[in-house]
Amino acid sequence: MFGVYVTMAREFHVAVAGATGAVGTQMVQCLEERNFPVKTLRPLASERSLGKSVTYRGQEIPVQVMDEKSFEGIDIALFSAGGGISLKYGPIAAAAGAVVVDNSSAFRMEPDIPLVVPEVNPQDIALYKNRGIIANPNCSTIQMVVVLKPIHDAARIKRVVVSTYQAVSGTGQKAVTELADQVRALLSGADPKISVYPYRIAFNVFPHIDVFLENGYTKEEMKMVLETKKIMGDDTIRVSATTARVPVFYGHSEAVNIETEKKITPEEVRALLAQAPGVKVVDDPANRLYPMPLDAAGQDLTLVGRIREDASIANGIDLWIVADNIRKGAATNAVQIAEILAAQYL
Ligand code: NAP
Ligand code: 3JN
Repeated sequence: MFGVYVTMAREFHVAVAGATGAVGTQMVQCLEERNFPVKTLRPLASERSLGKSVTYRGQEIPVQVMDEKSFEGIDIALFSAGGGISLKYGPIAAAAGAVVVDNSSAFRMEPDIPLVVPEVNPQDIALYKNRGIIANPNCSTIQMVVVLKPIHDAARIKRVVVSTYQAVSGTGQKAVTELADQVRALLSGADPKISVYPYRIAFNVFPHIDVFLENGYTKEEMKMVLETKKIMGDDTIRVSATTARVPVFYGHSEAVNIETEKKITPEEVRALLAQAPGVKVVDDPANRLYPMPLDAAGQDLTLVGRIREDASIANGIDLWIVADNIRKGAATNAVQIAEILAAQYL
């Protein structure tokens, strides 16, 4: 008679380019934690990583040195090895048949490449077909737009003014080590060594992330301006950003002021955000409850609090937004994109 057919869920050959870095290490961990349907995992890095391995599901997988042939047989390639590597190897991976999810800024503003935050514009993932590449936004943009989107849908945001307080892990593993070394040196009366940043980061703050541009903003600030408009699909939103580096290891914080077209109260914003995917409202100042990097680090929700009316304008709201920059700001967002690709498109 009839045989019994069991539908096997498809599994994917996945490459992680930059697998030994701060973001790449977290990508491998996210694939495991989220039980992504990985058939084989290919960790890729530079010659410096020859002999190293990554741990995935209890197995030690040797890191391979990335070259033109690294993407043969790969279905999904998660890139976090810097913009130059993405520009060179992203198209090679796509030509080999992989769909690339790229964490760098290399392709973010290309009109035919989707720039995706799954809670905001998952529909844009379909545009991967244009060039086989999907861009993952900047960490500071990601955590801001997951909160802004429901407010924009309800009251139309006209203007955003944001100041960031960004953790050193955003600069990579060497900056995490530098902050720890500087703190240790200073507390033991030694001279702190400065190599990653222009100034000492321990017990300091500087308003300088990425390079300065001719318009007086930094590139990091302009990423927030331009990426926000593209992800939200609305070029009319005006955005001004100041981005600062603070001596925190993990978790970016943001003070965000918005002006809306329609009046919206803090209570309405709180109710909207309580339902928003990927967002957790932590807003009980009377009990000293507000988002902090120490609470955001190591988990995937974007925390929002200090929600209040801006009394200086007619329709203004102030918010304080914190997320783990390496997880939701980079690795988790990329793996979430890959999950949608795997479930709906491949
Ligand atoms: P990281 O800790 O310095 O790691 C860099 C990774 O890239 C390492 O695995 C490194 O391998 C690899 N790599 C460097 N040069 C390479 C080469 N020539 N060939 C192959 N692999 C190479 O940096 P990270 O913090 O993880 O950041 C990596 C990139 O991710 C950044 O440059 C940025 O584009 C992106 N990023 C995005 C966000 C975001 O906001 N979404 C946040 C942070 C970073 P070795 O160990 O062998 O050198
Ligand atoms: O500094 C941070 O907190 C985030 C840094 C992100 C970053 C670091 C180096 C290169 C990026 C990025 O994702 O925008 C890039 C890049 O331009 O690819």
